[in-house]
Amino acid sequence: MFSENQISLFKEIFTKDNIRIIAHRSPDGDTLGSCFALCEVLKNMGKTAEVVCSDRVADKLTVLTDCETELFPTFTPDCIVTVDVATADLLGKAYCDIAAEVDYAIDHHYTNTNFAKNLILDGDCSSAGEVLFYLFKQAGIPLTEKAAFLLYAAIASDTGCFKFANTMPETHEAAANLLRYGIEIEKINKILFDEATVDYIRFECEVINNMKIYDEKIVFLPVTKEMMERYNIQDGEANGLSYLLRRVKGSLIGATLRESDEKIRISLRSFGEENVAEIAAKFGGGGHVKAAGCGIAGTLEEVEEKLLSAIRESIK
Ligand SMILES: [Mn+2]
Repeated sequence: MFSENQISLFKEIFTKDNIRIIAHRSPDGDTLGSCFALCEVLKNMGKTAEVVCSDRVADKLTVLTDCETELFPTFTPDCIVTVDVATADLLGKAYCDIAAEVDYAIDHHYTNTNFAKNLILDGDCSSAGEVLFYLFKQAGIPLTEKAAFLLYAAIASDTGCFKFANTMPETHEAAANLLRYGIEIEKINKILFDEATVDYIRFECEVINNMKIYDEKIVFLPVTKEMMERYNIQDGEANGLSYLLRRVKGSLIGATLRESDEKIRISLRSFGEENVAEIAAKFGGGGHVKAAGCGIAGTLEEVEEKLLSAIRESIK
């Protein structure tokens, strides 16, 4: 439940006329589904609204973005909202400098750094999609079928299709309510969780072949730029590799380490009691207890070493 104050902040957004909604960089299904759901409801009220993002949208996620891969700004806003963005840095190259101009940040990360003028946060929610569902419900703002579909996709994305530990009774209740809008879930779940291009499947095979296991409980998946280029893998697509980490029986902590333009991008997962948000925070990152991320400067080998000693430190 949101406080009266949080709900009135949320309602303020609907008194504006030209609303820009910013998704986080390397956009995933949660940020895109949530941003586009909010955009859809605003447009349905006759508002001018748009979703922008610093990075390109992965092909498979264009099912959430009206087929758009580039989300550029098209007008001058009188209100800026972010959804699922925990830190100013996550606004990406195009928007990290305007963090102080963000009017409302809607989020589900406890680690949100409060960069915006107003923060609407529920850290107990599985996803930004779930946060928005309950905000709409409590504010008495009706959804459209399209918005329901987008929110469902957002929640499904962040819960691994309702499999992860962040899936609560409230998460299923939100999904159950969204299903009543008559949305079709079979096709979207196939797109989000099952299907991949042949190139991607071959890429995944190579990533699996390069998997490293330490102390029989730490799993690393290093991914070079060269591999990404050879299989024509987009940045956002590589986010999906994290699910491989949970497949390794006996693994306590897993990490994908991906070469990017500046730093090595790290995505951490915990399958036991270890708090990977704390590990990520040591390197200036953040996230959740069981899923977190950070960027570390250096070569892949150097970063592997740094990260491994931080993980070993946290396990003992
Ligand atoms: Mn999220």
